Amino acid sequence: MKEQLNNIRLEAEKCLNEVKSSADLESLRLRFLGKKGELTAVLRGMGGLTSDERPIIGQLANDVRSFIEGKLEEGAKILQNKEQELRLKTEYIDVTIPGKRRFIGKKHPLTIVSDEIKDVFVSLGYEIAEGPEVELDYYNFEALNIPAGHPARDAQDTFYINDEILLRSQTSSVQIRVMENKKPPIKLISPGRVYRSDSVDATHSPVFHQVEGLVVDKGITMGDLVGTLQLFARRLFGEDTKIRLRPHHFQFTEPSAEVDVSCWTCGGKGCRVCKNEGWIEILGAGMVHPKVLENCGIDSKVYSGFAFGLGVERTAMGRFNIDDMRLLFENDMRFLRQF
Ligand code: 2U9
Repeated sequence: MKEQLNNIRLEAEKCLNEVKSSADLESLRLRFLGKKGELTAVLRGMGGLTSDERPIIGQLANDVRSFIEGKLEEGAKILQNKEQELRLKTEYIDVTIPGKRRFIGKKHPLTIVSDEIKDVFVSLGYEIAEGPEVELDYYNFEALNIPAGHPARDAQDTFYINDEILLRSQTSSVQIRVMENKKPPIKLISPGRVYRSDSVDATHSPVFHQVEGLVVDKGITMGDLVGTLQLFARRLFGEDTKIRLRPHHFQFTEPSAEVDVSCWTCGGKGCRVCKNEGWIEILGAGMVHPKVLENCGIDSKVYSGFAFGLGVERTAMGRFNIDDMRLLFENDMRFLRQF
């Protein structure tokens, strides 16, 4: 029995020195110390020993057990270290590899410009009004003094959904809706997307953005309009900017004017940007036509108002020197990152 135990010890030592994985360790533990293990089998035979032999063999068996347990523990530690070493070798992080540059989003140039325009008017106490892009013919044309069959409709050849419903061609419709529901004083701007059946080219798009403004109160005059637009132009294009009004015709305003600002590049001397004019047209404006006020239930003998409108794309093209409107809609990041 003594010899058996010594053999187990020698065999266990040999096997445990060659262990390669935790699975090996576990199977050796079972082989020697498990219920059906070799050491257990020897201990079961101890019943046949004399009382003199039993303590000696018992002691030896215990020594062998502790020896094997010690070796198992040692093996587990060695394996753990090896596994950690391997992990450190394969899972290392190279902190010197250049990072991936993540591009942080920016405002689209159209958003930059329309935010700037909104800021100017909000600072003057204007409200911002929004309304439907799918609009009734009445609000888009009729109420604005553009009756069916009027040639002014042709200039805004519109996308009709049926005889009465269309995609709005101007945001004036929003202002009619406000005037129907609110008594003067009214001071608002209506920014938003509008639609016209235009072919796409460098200066046209069937979808574009407008900001229109409307002020209605007692005693509003053309002087208020000019002063407001002068202030607006200075805030948007610089303190030295001048404005110029040229007579024009709109159905919804009388008198009407097209409004130019002095060139933001040359200051009015004439250059490539203003095509040597010194002036750049950015707005349309006028005094709200009495018929339009009456259409909304506002007494045109008591109240008067001014209105203006501008195209955001055209303004952004001027501000950022963009020569093709299509660039604003293509969403090419190489272009958009510049702003
Ligand atoms: C009401 C009455 C009148 C808004 C106005 C213009 C002149 C104008 C154009 C500029 C470029 C449209 O985007 S564009 O094509 N707009 O010239 N808009 S007066 O007049 C109104 C608005 C609302 C009730």
